[in-house]
Amino acid sequence: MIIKSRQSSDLRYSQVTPKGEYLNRRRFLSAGSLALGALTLPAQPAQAGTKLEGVVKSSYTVSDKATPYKDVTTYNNFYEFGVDKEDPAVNAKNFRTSPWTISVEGDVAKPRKFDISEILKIAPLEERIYRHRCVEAWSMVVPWIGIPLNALLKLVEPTAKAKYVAFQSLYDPRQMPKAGALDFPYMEGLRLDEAMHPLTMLTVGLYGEVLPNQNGAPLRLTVPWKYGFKGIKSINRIRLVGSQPSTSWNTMAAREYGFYSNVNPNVDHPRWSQAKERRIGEFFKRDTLMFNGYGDQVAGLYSGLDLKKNY
Ligand SMILES: Nc1nc2c(c(=O)[nH]1)N[C@H]1C(S)=C(S)[C@@H](COP(=O)(O)O)O[C@H]1N2
Ligand SMILES: [Mo]
Repeated sequence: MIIKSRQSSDLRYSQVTPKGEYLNRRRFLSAGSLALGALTLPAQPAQAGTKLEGVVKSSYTVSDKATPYKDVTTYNNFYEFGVDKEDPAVNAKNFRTSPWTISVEGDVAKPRKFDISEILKIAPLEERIYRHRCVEAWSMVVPWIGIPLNALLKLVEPTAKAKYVAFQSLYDPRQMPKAGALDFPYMEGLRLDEAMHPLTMLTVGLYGEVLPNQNGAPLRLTVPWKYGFKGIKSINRIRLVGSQPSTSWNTMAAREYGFYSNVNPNVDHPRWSQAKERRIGEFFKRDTLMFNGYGDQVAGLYSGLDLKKNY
């Protein structure tokens, strides 16, 4: 019998460091800032590829094999940087993600702006391996890093009037000359209870590192039971509102892209089936699962809602 002795490396960072201290620790490693310790320095640039520190593993992780880094970072939808899958990796290379502020406003008691270093202090960073399915019927499995969105929303204290959350991406035509197909800025929305669900993640990294620009740096949403387009990238504004916000895809083609956009193999897109999907890197198609396989956790959000009507 092999008894694995407990090494100090098995301990989570949160177990060995006083809570306040580890929450305040700078997570973007930079030789300069660490050496200077307590001095107040400007936020560290959120450079793609920088290793994220103090990441804990989450139980919200599927056992599916992760899609290779290369595919996750070169097969992208990010229409601000062009409409072909290989465009964003090329055209977002020099996208400036620092400094970056995100404004959280609307029906909240404490509206405020955050910079990325403040976002990183809200809650311990978690790695969560999620299924990620695009409405185009391909899917991936991605080890994202982020915090639950509800941790941010609780800080601003939504009022009783807040029923939905509207998200907006940065749009800078000078940096995005290849933007096409949609009206920009890109917009998305969730019902407040969907936004508060523990699976809904405000994502800052993947594969242990700061998000590559093409994947939505410095801050994006990942909502694993919904089609990928709900995962709005490069967010700079979050607004709590009383009525259902308009979204980019719904505005462009309401019949094709509904507000809910839950992964649902029983509701075809008007121009193609949603029953199966191709996992990037695999040859045979696999059956698409209701709510992308997250039904146990999220089906309750939709009891009493006709999911054929509310697609
Ligand atoms: N701002 C913005 N966010 C966006 C998009 C976009 O074009 N612009 N595309 C969406 C779509 S259709 C998908 S499938 C996912 C793709 O995320 P990924 O490239 O990290 O796989 O991003 C979503 N978020
Ligand atoms: Mo998508």
